[in-house]
Amino acid sequence: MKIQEIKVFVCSPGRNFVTVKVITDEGTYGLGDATVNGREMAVVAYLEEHVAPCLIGRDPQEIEDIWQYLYKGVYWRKGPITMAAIAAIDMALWDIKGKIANLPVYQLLGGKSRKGVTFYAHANGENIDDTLDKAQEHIENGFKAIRLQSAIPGLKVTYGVLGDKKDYFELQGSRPLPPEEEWSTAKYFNSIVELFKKARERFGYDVHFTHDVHSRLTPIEAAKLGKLLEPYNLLFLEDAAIAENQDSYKIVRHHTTTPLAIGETYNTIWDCKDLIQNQLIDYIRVAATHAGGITALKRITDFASVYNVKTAPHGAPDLSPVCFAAHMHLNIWAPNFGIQEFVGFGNEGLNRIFKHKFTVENGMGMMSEAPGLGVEFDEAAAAEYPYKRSYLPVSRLEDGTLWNW
Ligand code: GCO
Ligand code: MG
Repeated sequence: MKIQEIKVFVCSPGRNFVTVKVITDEGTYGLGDATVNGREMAVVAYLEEHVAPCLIGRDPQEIEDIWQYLYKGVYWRKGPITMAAIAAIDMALWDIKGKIANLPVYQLLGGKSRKGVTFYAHANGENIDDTLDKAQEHIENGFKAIRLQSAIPGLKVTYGVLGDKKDYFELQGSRPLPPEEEWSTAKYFNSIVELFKKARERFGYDVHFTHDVHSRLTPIEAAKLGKLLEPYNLLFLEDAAIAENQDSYKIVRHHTTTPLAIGETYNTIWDCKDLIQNQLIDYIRVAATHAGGITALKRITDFASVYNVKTAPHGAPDLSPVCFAAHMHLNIWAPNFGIQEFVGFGNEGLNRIFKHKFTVENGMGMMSEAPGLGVEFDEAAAAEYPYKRSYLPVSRLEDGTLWNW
């Protein structure tokens, strides 16, 4: 069997998605997600010009060798563009292998370790009561874990809370240049503890809560937040501070027992090696699309299991259903799976383009027996939603200083 053709598609059903299709000379094909939000076309060029020509004629069954060829074989390792390109090819090859074997990918990984994949849903609100009302809806729909985000009083906008919140698919069409948003750590501290205090008063302690700080704090501020939130028993505090310097998480870790989660922007195991090995985190959130595909996530998952770190893959709306499927197969297998972020199955356009058979039952994602990844891609429907340049917002302190994502 040989790789005959590699096609790259960009579509924008509300957000941009880069999808790769690897086609074999025997007619089987596999799909991969290569979406890097705000930098989509860079991955397209990388794939079309620098990856596809090198893979034509190779055996698509040699997943590991192709992964190594694209990683070690290249002078320039790592980075989000390289790793998303590798990831997309890798997912497509696992998809092909599953289809050849007539088995879902999770069977190739080692089979099921659980009956379903526990999800956490998002509750985002303009104020605390609004956020908690949304949490209540999720609880009534069977979710056992919820991420709480509430607008910060005194700031004009709070990322991920205001704007297109009616359709949490985070429609990007109106952001052809990055909007600028204000951040104030002091204002954030004025309201964040109250959110969890009220959440526990209203819902008790049987439901799990998480919170995403989007890396807006310094390590010592993150340590303080973790400590203040201890009475409210979070499942985890996400991206409390940037950990480019992985050692800096010792400051957070040594001051709080609130569990810590990080990793959605990481591209390789090297970005989280020290965090995991020194047991500075509890959940690793790497995404198949951004950290090198199923092959790479399987390795990170096994490495993490040695240090009691669980997986909690990124599940934001900027990961396509192909990445979501890759996570579902990894999650149902991984002995150290923790929880999967889930923002729903997206809008009508997305569902016309990507078709799959995953379902939600009582806050858990259920697998189908479809071979491979179990996702179909409608090229004609995708063509109806052309690429639109679009960016995430940029964050600045009140004095104008550019701040962290
Ligand atoms: C999450 C993420 C999102 C990101 C988004 C960027 O945990 O779901 O942090 O909120 O901001 O993926 O496009
Ligand atoms: Mg996040």
